[in-house]
Amino acid sequence: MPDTLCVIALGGNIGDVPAAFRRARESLYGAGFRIRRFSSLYTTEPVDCEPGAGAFVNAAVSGYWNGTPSELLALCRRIEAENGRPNEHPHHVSRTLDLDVILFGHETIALPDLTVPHPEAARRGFVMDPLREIEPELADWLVSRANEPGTAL
Ligand code: PH2
Ligand code: MG
Ligand code: MG
Repeated sequence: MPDTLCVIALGGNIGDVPAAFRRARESLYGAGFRIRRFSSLYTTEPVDCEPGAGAFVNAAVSGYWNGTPSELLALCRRIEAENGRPNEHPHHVSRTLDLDVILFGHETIALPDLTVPHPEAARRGFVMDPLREIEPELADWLVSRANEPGTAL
């Protein structure tokens, strides 16, 4: 597998989220995700979460990965688990750490447990603002792709 420029969105709204992001960054790097840029941290209002959910911290990281998309997904899941996230996690509830593979180069991936580009990314400010900060060209590509007729984004 050649190196692919990937983007992972980070989020969390339980506990010391900046500390979880720092650990995630170390773990990604340690597993061979060669970090290119890491965005600043954004405090964001919860979107579609349970009533009373606290504010989120969001960020994005880009880097080069020379494994498969499934391997990158497995790495993200492992890091989430190491940071206190239960294995079975209901959709859209508060969490200590969420790592979502947003982009895998310009590839379209439709696996049972991984859809890339992330289907909701283009319409979520908490994903697009950090993405635009670090990789503006990929942000433009994602938006134009989402606006193409026939895409499910
Ligand atoms: N993640 C969600 C649902 N809602 N809201 C914000 N502000 N930030 C998130 O990362 C987020 C969310 C599901 O992963
Ligand atoms: Mg998410
Ligand atoms: Mg997720």
